[in-house]
Amino acid sequence: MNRRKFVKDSAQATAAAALGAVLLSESFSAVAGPLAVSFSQVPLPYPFAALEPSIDAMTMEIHYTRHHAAYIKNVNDEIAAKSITFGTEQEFFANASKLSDKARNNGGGAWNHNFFWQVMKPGSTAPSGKIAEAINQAFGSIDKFKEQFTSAAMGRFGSGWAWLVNDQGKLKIGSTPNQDNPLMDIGDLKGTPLLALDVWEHAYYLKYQNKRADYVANWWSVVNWDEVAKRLG
Ligand code: MN3
Repeated sequence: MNRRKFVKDSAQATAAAALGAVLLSESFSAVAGPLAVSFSQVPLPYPFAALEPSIDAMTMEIHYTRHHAAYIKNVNDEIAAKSITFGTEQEFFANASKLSDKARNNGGGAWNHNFFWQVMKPGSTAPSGKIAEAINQAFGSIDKFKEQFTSAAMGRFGSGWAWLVNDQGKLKIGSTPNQDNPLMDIGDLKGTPLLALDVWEHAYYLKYQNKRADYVANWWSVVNWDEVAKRLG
């Protein structure tokens, strides 16, 4: 056997062994029963400084590496500690009313931030195509939609989130307190999230201090409308 063939055969053997290990671990989990959901932090789709000047790099870094990372760790700790068995994120949130405060708050924080990072990007362009049509139809115009969404963001007293959701084909704007979200079986606002804005002070205080209105106004420059449209389906 020459060296090249040996390397090739070894690589194939390694791949086959890896595949065997995957199949084996899958059959073990099937025997052990369905695995409980666990949350993981999505990679940030852009560098910390990418959303400047709307959102400053230090806020992004602290928000992602400390606040968000803590929600992820805490919810997974609580899932283990309380032997929570819900198998999917959907099921977890659909049963939010039955969760401990720690599981509900940190589960919401884990999911909401994963969502938030993905609906932003450097250099927003205006919404177009089907998402623009759906917004125009539901709210009259893009400007009127922005006014209503801004009101929801400004009207949320204390910490929380503003949302655009698809509630069984109807677009709605609303807000949730703390880390609650529209997937949870609690609160008035329910539906599939299309767009979200974090209005906790930790999301804007370093740059904007008490001026939440300026943060919200500048945030429109970093909305990723392609991701919003994708979620409309
Ligand atoms: Mn936050």
